[in-house]
Amino acid sequence: MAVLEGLEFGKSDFVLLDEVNIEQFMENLKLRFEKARIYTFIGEGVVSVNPYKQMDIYGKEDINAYRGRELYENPPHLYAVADAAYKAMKRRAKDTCIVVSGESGAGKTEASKYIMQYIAAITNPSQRAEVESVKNVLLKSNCVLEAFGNAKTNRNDNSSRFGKYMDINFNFNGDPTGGHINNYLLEKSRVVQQNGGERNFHSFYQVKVYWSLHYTSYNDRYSHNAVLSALNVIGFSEEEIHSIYRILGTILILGNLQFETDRESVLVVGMEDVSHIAELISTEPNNVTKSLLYRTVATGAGEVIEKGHSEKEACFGRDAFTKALYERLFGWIVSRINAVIEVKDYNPVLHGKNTVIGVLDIYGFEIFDNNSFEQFCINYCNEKLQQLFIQLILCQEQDEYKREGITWQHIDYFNNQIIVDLVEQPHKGIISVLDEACLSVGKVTDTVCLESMDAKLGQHPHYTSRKLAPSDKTMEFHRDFRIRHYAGDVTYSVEGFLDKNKDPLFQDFKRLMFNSSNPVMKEMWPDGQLSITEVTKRPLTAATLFKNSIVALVEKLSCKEPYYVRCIKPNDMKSPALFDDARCQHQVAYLGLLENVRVRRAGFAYRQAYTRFLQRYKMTCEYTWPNHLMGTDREAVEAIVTQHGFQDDVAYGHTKLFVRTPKSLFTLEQERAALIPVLVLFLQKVWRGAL
Ligand code: AOV
Ligand code: MG
Repeated sequence: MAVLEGLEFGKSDFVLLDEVNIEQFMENLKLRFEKARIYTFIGEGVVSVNPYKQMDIYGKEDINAYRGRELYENPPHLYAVADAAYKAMKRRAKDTCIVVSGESGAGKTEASKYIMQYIAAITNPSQRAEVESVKNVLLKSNCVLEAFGNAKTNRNDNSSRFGKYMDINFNFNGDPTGGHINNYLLEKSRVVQQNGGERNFHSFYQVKVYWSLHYTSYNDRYSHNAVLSALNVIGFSEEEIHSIYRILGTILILGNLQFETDRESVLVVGMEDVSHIAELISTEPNNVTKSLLYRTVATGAGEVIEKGHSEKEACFGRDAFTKALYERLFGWIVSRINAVIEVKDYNPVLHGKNTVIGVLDIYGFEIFDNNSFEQFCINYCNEKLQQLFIQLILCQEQDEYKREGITWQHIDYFNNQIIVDLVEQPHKGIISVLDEACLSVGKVTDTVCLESMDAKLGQHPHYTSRKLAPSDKTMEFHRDFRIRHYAGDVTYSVEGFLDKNKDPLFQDFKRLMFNSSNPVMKEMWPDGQLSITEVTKRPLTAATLFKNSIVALVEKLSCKEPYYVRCIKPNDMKSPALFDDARCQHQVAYLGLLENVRVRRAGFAYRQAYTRFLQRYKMTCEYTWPNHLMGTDREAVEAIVTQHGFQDDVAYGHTKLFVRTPKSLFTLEQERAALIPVLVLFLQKVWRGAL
């Protein structure tokens, strides 16, 4: 249970450090972690260190302690940040977002669940049924999406393999009326291949339970029931649930399906598997065999012919189909959830402004022994989010002080825009080189692509490769290139990049699924109705699609008022007892936390245009009520500030007043609240002619 902390637990806000340097920062972070204080504020944001053990700080009493309170009234907690975001949304009708960031295993997904639980717990006090049901679906969607989108990796036993951004919509009462989930690039290659020590998506271990084959462990069996019940609560029908598990079954069989070549012709080994698949996807075995072994192609003369696969092509096609089945299934599940929670019948005139809180929980920065296209995308995404943080927290803040003429000691920080450019710049960036290689007509291999990256990017300070730096022994193979990311150096193997970027899938598989007599499956493959001659347009590549989706995400976030949760992984052993100084310090450094504290500390928590400030608080000062006789609004504001004695806590800009600590404003707010009933009485008397 949360209680206000004494100094033996260190400083509850890094802004309060005696001196802002890395030593003091780390000392405070470590002290707090060792005293089981996993959260520490930086202003309105919170730094969280993964405790790797269950903490007794998320109970009902804890939620109540934070509900509607000001930030500094309670010890640091996710709930305090969630409440601040909620209050800003409710009081000022602002769209806000909570961005949870940190590397793989740092605790983002757990944090975002606690945040959602908090928001659910403090809303809808009158228990209206339709609001309760929205809240229920929002909460249950976590369980379903985790089962289908998370897996054990070598960094995290429950690693998110997709990015998730959830908007929660609120009505004027501050109660949730609906929401929307955006999902970002699922790591579908995991369905056909996993690194040593890793697992497939959790859902596959549950499918065995569903089909009563055999179960892998108690844990999976347990969560299977949770997933089934969540699917039910959300409103998936029996038929839909059955279809989901049929698709998972199909994928498992496809995973074992082999081909053989018998005198020129390629055959499927084990026709019973084909029949089984046909049964699961509601079609004829013949259709399954055909799409596995042949592809339809349009000749230059407009003729349509069937071309047999080589054994290698057949394997490639099977894997592409397997991955696509899962990706479509996942996308469909998300869209089904969205259809349920979509805000319906919203009338802004009747219901007032509809405001939003967005919660972002994406895959964290990761480095494995083998890093491929997926890590490239994931790490690029983290660069973009770090860039947003720099823009919003470090850059804009300082720009405003400059604009307003506030005396200001500029704070330096590393700007990772240069790495973002390395990846996404048109014509020159890595994605662009990849796309060029994918679109060229001749046979371009991964190695050729690497050569053109070397040629174009060889001079870039954050790019190198085995060929460019032959003496660097950390790059073992000729196919290696390396990006110096904001969070560390990652060596990628270019092998498979082109295929993953092009991401081809024979039209025959799409048609196979569209022609299924199972309506749920048919719905997932609408593009299967196109004939081969209609499929002419070259689809965008995976990297470009991903880039576009992340750019859109950043745009969405940047028009909201941001609240940050910065997660830190204390060690690489998942140990609750170990604070690995070097690992933690590295994260503090690349997350830019020290710079964040500096900007915040030298900075001002609140700012408001003079005119607006005056309007709100003029009643609290004898010189300004009801009207001031001073030359300018600024002078009137000065009178208010001086009368309340916090002149040392403010700075006067060209157009705005800057207030350093929230307490000063809080005092004003209290006084205003106390005065309002008195004023109302006074005005009533005036109206009645009594005065
Ligand atoms: P991530 O979301 O940041 O990684 P998770 O939120 O999945 O990391 O956390 C990893 C594991 O750490 C969880 O499964 C828990 O065992 C433990 N953990 C994290 N936060 C807490 C907490 N507040 N209390 C107790 N245990 C916690 V990734 O999804 O890999 O980037 O892609
Ligand atoms: Mg996660």
